[in-house]
Amino acid sequence: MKIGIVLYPTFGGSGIVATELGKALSRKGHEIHFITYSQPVKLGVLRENIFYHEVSTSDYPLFEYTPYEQVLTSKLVDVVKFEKLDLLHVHYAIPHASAAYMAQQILKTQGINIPFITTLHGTDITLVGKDPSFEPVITFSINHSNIVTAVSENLKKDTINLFNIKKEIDVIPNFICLEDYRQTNNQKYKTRIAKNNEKVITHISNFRKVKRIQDVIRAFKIINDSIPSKLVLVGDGPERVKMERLGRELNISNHINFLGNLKSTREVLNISDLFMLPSSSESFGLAALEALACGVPVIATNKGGIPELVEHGKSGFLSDVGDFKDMSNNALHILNNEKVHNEFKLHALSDAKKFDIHQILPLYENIYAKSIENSI
Ligand code: GMT
Repeated sequence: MKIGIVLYPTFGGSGIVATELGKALSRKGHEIHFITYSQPVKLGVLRENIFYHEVSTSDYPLFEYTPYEQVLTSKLVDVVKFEKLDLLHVHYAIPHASAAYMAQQILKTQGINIPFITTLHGTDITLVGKDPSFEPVITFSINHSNIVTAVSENLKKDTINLFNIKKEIDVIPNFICLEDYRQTNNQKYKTRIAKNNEKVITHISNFRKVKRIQDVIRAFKIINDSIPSKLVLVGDGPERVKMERLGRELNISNHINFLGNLKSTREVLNISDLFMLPSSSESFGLAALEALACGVPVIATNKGGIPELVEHGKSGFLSDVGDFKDMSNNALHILNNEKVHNEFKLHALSDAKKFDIHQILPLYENIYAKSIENSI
């Protein structure tokens, strides 16, 4: 099939999922056209069957805000027509689903029928989407997508609760390419982070409020008072400076490494003993899945889609939002006993296998085929 994938090209989970999906589909022989405003960070060198179409906006003195959605729509019309695409798969409702709808209508007037699939990722629904300034557009574009998917049962439920949805939503969970996360020898990394063989606790996110990194740091303070340990914080975003300050206030900043955004997380995950994700809202938690794929147990909250991923008491522990004391108790329970730790590690790996890309990819291929069939 010839598939156009519309995505955010940044470090966010939705962009990573869309990029990895496109790469995996291309390996199966599909022709993939990524359409976005800059080269997706995880795309790497362009390979066979992969094409990249840049949506470039130009400044015009009349515009206080550049109308990205219109430029994207025109680009979609152009690429569908000239590359003879079979379908569009848009990741993140705003503004990708409404742009795809508009492109579909324009193409219809030219005798071209193109179905589009919208995948909801979470913040497009739970944070941005429910903002009244977006709500009518989101509701409309979900209801007018040919097929809608959500990355967890919980996100499907939230979408139905928050919007007036008339369309069936299929749940296709996020996935992981297990081979990419296979353990490698990372001794150099380990020495750099924990030269005295301290326990390594890791968190990865875009450092927004919803991630509650203060709970990671407060839980780590309790852990660090009890066992030699290091905290690794990967990512960047609005909360970073505040979190650096909190580390200093708690007098533990010499045990915290802020690594910034990393193109690949597997090196750091492979030297980690625990992963923490104390989000107040999380539709899926791709970073937690990456940790499980490296055999790293997860300490997280019982919110959103996380319980669909992490088995409480088996591959990790789930606490109420904000209960960093419970999180630190759970972390110490795992870290203080090697036998327990090893059991959790094994469970982590077996939980990750449920999200193996080889099982999830055919689900997308089926809905692609269905969307084409229904649009003929
Ligand atoms: O986590 C973020 O803030 C980034 C966000 C995004 O839109 O890229 O991630 C969302 O989509 C990911 C991929 O499906 C999910 O794994 C994340 O759980 C979800 N984030 C939230 O729901 C907060």
